Amino acid sequence: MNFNKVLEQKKVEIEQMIAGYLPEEKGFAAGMAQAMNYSMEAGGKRLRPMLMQEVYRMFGGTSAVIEPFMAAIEMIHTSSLIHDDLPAIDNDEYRRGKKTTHAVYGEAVGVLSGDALLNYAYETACRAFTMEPVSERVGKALTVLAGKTGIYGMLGGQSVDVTNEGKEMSREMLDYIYKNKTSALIEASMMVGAILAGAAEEQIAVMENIGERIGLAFQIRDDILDITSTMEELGKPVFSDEKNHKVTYVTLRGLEQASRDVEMISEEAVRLLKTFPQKDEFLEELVCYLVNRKN
Ligand code: GRG
Repeated sequence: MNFNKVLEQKKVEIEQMIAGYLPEEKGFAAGMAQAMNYSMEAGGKRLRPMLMQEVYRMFGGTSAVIEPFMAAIEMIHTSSLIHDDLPAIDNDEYRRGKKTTHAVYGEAVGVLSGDALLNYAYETACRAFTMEPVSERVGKALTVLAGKTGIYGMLGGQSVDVTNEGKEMSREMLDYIYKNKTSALIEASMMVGAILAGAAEEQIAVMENIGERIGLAFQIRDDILDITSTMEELGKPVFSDEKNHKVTYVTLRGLEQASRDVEMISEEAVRLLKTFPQKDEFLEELVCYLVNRKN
């Protein structure tokens, strides 16, 4: 298997599929839909829908019911990036190699299109109810998606992060922030894939655990790249954490230890993946790629 080629091919397929779920740019809502679509079409790795689809297939899922959920998780993620870049939060002008949404459409549309995209994610996921005969699974997947996005998930982690900028930070608080602001959506991706494919409770719980580790390794790698990469390679400004007076994993543990920890945490994620009788070589390689990524 040529991993990079397969990765690119899957990304293109995912983008084509998601394009079919984007809001139509028509009537008085055309301007808002345009801003939502601008951010959705700006690129990105499409990691979360890819993980979701891979886990779904690993547990034997074959139906199109996964698609609205794949589109929904990318919408939730993108809405969080739109808001993260706003002047009130990180105040960044570039993301995914392009001008950020508020930089192009103004701050008010930045706020509103982030809100609209978050809501549209649930409107999209709800379309699965008409596609799946076992709608109990859709309800369960929706519950996980909403919970991992909310106050006890991504939004909770982000709010602790933002309100503690420039302050001293304990390791315990940093772990809470990373588990929620970054791991929660990755956990949701893997759990939703498993739930929709009909995996057992214990298997869903292991997927949650794997997602937590991937998210942690992914966020530490993000911190490392923020100080070792370039704007050209990342597609967004570097030294963003320093600018925002943020304590990160690298500040607490140092660059070398942080790199070693990324290795260790991702190895643990792969070890857990290997405990499943269903082998998915691509998924294992994807985890290794993510934690060694350059952007
Ligand atoms: C509106 C739902 C909503 C949330 C607002 C701002 C906010 C609350 C949450 C932000 C959470 C955040 C930015 C976490 C960081 C996660 C992270 C490392 C994002 C980068 O993900 P990549 O590298 O991005 O997958 P691409 O561009 O490749 O998709």
